[in-house]
Amino acid sequence: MYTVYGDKISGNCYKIKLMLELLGLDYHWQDIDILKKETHSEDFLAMNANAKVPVLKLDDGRYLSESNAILAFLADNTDFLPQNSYQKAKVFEWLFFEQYSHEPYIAVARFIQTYLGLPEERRGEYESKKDGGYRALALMNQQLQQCDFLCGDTCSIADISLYAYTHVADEGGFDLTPYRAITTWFKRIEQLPNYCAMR
Ligand SMILES: N[C@@H](CCC(=O)N[C@@H](CS)C(=O)NCC(=O)O)C(=O)O
Repeated sequence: MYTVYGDKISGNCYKIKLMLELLGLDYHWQDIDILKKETHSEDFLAMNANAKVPVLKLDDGRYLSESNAILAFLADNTDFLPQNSYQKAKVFEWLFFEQYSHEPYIAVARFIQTYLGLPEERRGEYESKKDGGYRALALMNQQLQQCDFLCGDTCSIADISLYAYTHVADEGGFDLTPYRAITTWFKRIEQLPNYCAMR
């Protein structure tokens, strides 16, 4: 059985929970409180020297970190990750987009607003996240006007990864109202068998 070391406020950790639930896999969830800096304990650093959740522990004792790498591992040989090299690479395009052009804006703005309470000393940083976040949302919206899911007509780990922080983007001050293709896509994901909410 898998063990997930994660914090329930984290979208990166929610990706793993949602994937495991959608696949119907058994797992144990071990809470790690990032606000209490529990990722910096000696025990945690032995699992992931980069001091970040999520971490997945395999039943043979090996560990995996980086949320999108964990998604790719769990989804291997399932309908959530195509076998065809080109189609698989298209899914990875979105995973890399998520880490470089989406999460650093939308997830960080959400953390500053919702979990740090928008302190004055971080307001400039928070405001600087707006343009990049809206650029990412516009690109996703454009893609979702053309197909039901990001890589075609079936849900892949690209959707799981990007759903995690997009569906709570309002908690970072992003107005999703104009992005109709995105909000319709939320409903499509939320209707998948075994879907589970973030909290
Ligand atoms: N690229 C990593 C990012 C992981 C990450 O930023 N984790 C945050 C929570 S969302 C964390 O553990 N922060 C604790 C810290 O940096 O002290 C992934 O996708 O897993």
